[in-house]
Amino acid sequence: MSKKIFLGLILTSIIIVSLIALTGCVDPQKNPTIPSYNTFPRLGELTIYPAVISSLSTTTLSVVAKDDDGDDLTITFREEQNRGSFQVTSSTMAIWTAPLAIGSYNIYAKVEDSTGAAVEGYKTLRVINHDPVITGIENKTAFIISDTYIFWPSGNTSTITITAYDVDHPDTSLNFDCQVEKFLDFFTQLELPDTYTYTILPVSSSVSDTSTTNTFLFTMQEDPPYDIDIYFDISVTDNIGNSDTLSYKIQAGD
Ligand SMILES: [Ca+2]
Ligand SMILES: [Ca+2]
Repeated sequence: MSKKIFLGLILTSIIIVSLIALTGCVDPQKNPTIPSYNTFPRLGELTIYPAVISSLSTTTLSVVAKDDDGDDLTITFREEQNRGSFQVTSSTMAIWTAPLAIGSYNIYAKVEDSTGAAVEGYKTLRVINHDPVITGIENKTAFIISDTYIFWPSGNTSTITITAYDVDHPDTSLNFDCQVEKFLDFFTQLELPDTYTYTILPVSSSVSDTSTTNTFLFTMQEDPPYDIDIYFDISVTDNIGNSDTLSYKIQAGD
């Protein structure tokens, strides 16, 4: 093939390709395997309710979407960093369970039509966590003068019952702690050296819908020679480290 003929063929090819590009050689109307057009689906409202939730609790996600071509739509949800978990409840709804960590979470909804055309949008929700609250402290002794008085002849023991509540998750186990903070001379109110031998042992725990209760048994091995005030440090900590603390006083004497 001479150089002239070869260049002629290339030129002819370029002209033919250009004509096809300009005029459209394939008519989509006559060739049903090639779609004439597709419009992207439209993502309407992405609703998150409630938009502020506690750690480990749930919120409902729902989407309104439309496709002008009438294509079937598939909706999928995701969290930006793949935290929490989704439970699909219908083609347009899901329940999201928050993780423990507080903060802002971006929830994405993707709407995809049957041709694969997709749009995605997101909304931000907040995960919060409240402090637990100590709602009650009770003290019982074997020989009751009052609920806050240990009578040594009764056996030097005292049962301290602490009740607390966490609005985030009443059924989540709270961590209770009961320690002796200090001993004071009842009359002078001067602090005494902590030289007593005593034990504080957890003895029972119970959980209801509205509260969690833990009981501690406090036992002193000796009778002080005079009345004393015993101050206890009581704390309740939730599963994220939030806590409530109280100082609680019991008088002890003969
Ligand atoms: Ca479509
Ligand atoms: Ca909490």
